[in-house]
Amino acid sequence: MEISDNCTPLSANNESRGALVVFEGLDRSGKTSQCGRLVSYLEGLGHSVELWRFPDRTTSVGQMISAYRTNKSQLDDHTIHFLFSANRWEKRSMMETKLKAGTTLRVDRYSYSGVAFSTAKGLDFEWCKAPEIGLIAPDLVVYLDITPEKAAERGGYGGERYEQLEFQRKVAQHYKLLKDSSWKMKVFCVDCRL
Ligand code: 2DT
Ligand code: MG
Repeated sequence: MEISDNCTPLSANNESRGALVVFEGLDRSGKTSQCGRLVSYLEGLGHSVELWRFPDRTTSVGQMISAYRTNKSQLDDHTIHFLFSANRWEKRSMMETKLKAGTTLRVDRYSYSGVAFSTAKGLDFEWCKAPEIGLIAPDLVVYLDITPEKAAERGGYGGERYEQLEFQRKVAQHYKLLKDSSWKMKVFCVDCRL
């Protein structure tokens, strides 16, 4: 499923632009630490690189998402889907500016999370993809491939709405349907270095 077909490639011929590298995976799959490691590595090589994550909690939309995730508010599944997407849209122009200025962005979760988690709840696949149309297409998607059971063994699991083993099993199945040519699968390993 080419979800990135729905996204807009950003001036592909401009070699001085930064790369958009997205990390995806189940909760507790190690995305955050892997993103951080690559940022340090690229910075060490003298590249301009920033670590971003979605949802971005610093915005008012992001705060609504946080309240929902920690069960402090209840929202219809379609409504929260739009909020996650709106949270990417509100960062789109800044993302474009940074990439065009030559900064590489390492992003922890993107449209794939939006579609995998909402379709795992039973929402329609095409409907879920629609609000992602026009966002910037990633150059590379790194999927951290951990089993839901292994992820559940990791520390701090279960504190958030989506951290339920049965639900994460469904998310894993839906992620597999999204895999396309921009994906690089990475088997989970605690000591991995990127
Ligand atoms: P983390 O902070 O643990 O990554 O949790 N999610 C995320 C969605 O359902 N849709 C989205 O568009 C995005 C970006 C994944 C974020 C949680 O929210 C889910 C887990
Ligand atoms: Mg999480």
